[in-house]
Amino acid sequence: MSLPYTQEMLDSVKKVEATRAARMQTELRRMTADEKDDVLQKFHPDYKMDGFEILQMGPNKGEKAPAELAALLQGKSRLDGKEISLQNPDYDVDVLVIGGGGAGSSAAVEAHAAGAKVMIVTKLRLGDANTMMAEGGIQAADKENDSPAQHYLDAMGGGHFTNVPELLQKLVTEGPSAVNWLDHLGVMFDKDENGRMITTHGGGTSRKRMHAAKDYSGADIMRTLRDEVLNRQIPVVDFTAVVELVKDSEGKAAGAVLMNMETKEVYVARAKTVIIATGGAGRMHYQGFPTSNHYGATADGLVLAYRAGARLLYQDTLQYHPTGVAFPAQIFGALVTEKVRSMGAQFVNREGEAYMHPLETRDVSAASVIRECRERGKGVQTPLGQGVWLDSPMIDEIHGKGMLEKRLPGMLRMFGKYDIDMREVPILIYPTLHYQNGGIRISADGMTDVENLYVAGEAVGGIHGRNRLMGNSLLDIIVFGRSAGQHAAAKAKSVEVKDLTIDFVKEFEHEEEEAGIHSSILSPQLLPDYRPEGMKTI
Ligand code: MEZ
Repeated sequence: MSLPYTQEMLDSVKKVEATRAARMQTELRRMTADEKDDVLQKFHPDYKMDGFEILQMGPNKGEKAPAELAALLQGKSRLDGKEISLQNPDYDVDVLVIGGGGAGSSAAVEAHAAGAKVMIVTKLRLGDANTMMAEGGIQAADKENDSPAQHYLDAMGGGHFTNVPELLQKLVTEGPSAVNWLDHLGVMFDKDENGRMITTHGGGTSRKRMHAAKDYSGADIMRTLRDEVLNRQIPVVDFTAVVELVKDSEGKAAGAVLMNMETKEVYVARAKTVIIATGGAGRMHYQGFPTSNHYGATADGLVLAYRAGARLLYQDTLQYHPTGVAFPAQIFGALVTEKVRSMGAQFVNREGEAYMHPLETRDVSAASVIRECRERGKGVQTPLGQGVWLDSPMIDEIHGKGMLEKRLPGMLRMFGKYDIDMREVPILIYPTLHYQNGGIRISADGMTDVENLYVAGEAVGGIHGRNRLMGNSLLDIIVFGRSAGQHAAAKAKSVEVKDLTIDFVKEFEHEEEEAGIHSSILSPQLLPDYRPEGMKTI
């Protein structure tokens, strides 16, 4: 096994090792509010104005959005004038769930439990979702020294006091029962010898409330939810994307137009209520960043809802996880869980200096990594750019030999495949596009501005304000997923669907013409396109 680090990296590793003992004895100070503001404004990608455009039309006209998202929101319908026969739908259900990740599965399970006829439609397979990729844990204030109020304050501070209060209140108060629900369904949470959940800190938390299943937390939650969907025999139409929503003649959501990803055949689903649970947008690679997201994360739900008249909230704020893999290139941008820092590993620059506290909030941490590389010149050169060290050998030094392997087996294996033993040597990281902080605006019952259209999971905007804390996304997919399923099922009981229509798509296109937008970009995007520029028509 030979370590693939370059000579420059190896020289820098020596400096990291030389300062480790002293660093471990020194308490790192937290940044002041002014220092945080300064680093965010100068280095966080959300503040880089040339990455954004002003929306020219639609419910958020006049507001900014990432340029790539703006192009999709103001893009061209995939139906492109096709006549769709809506009168004899191929599927007729009470609740249609769009998306097969954690939020969609939780919603479907609860709607089914409430007696509704539910169907999930997903463009990939059940479980191909960002839920599967979440590693470090799920927050819930269920220990004696903690409370939902404390959790609320932490998340509100992390979100720069922009979180929608009633959504955040719901998240934190229903947190303990959400984790309990998962525990009972069979998620293999880390527990001590007395069967009590082991909890750790995350960035910006004042209490240890991160519940984990090693560093496979999201994967184990998704495994459990998928089993529950399958056990209940909830129908799942996979490899089938939603390309437009359908309304009824009263303007209420009433189904969707589906497209088989392989054959491109089009189907119509009629539904009394519809839940968007389409997840995030990492595969949009905003501002050229790599991503920790799954292959289908292309902001589809935002596009579908926007065209149908739903307002977005905080669509201009993204989360760049501070610790994406910077080296080796084969796993560039993959997630290095924040749990590595929860367990004590520090950010260390090329000179061996721990230049910041390891558990500042994510936006501040990411901006500080970028500053260390771009302004201070203390990054380590890699084939694809730069990075700083995450001093992973500190974990076994702090907790005893074997702890890293026990709590972070996924990380150990990921780097081990490339002959990097992170118990022995530090690893190189740089921010990676991880999470869509903003999304579709909802009320506390999960409904959007469009009646009978609900949203849950990463496609929602407002729960986390302008910056989410670690572990609050796995929590929101459960809390808001379950709640959307319950509310949508209850609402479906009194809904009488009128004649189906997609006239609103034509009206949207008309509005585009009036705004002088003549886009040829088909949206929703559905999948990323990694072909080189000249080959995109092939
Ligand atoms: O909440 C997340 O994004 C998460 C748990 C990620 C991680 O660092 O593991």
